[in-house]
Amino acid sequence: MALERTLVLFKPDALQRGLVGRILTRFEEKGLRLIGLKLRQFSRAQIERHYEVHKERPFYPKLVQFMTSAPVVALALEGKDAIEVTRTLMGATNSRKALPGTIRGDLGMSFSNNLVHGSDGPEAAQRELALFFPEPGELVQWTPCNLEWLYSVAEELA
Ligand code: 3AN
Repeated sequence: MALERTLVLFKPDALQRGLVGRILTRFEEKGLRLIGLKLRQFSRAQIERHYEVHKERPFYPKLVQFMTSAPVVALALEGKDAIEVTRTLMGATNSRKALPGTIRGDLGMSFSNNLVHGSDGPEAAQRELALFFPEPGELVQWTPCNLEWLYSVAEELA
């Protein structure tokens, strides 16, 4: 089946503001399949690796500091076009400009403390999933009982 996988992080502001449940609900209700989930205080080294593409950017030190300031929730999600669907659901990076109906647009006011991260393409997704779910068997396989109602299976998942 042509399903894609992506990594999502709920940033420290999501945990601190008590929004973990609400944000998770958004992804579940959309129909993305949860195949991995953990809450961890990730190490500085891990977060630096995650954001290494931004290493030279001026905001990088503050970003690493923020992302290690409290625990982070890591999710692996699966679905048709999961990467794009996830990013659309998240909304624009700057929460003040994110459209209503998106997670950032509905729940945030900040550019930096923007609640969620989602992989921005297939290579990033593969790299980030391996970084946050490195152990064999950490990502589970299961079939939602509503799959045939969620998609037109023959048309969309063939
Ligand atoms: P997104 O998370 O929407 O994919 P990226 O990957 O461009 O955004 O940036 C990673 C994170 O770095 C953002 N979520 C945001 O927290 C932070 N960030 C990006 N650009 C800036 C900036 N110009 N000033 C402050 N923080 C930034």
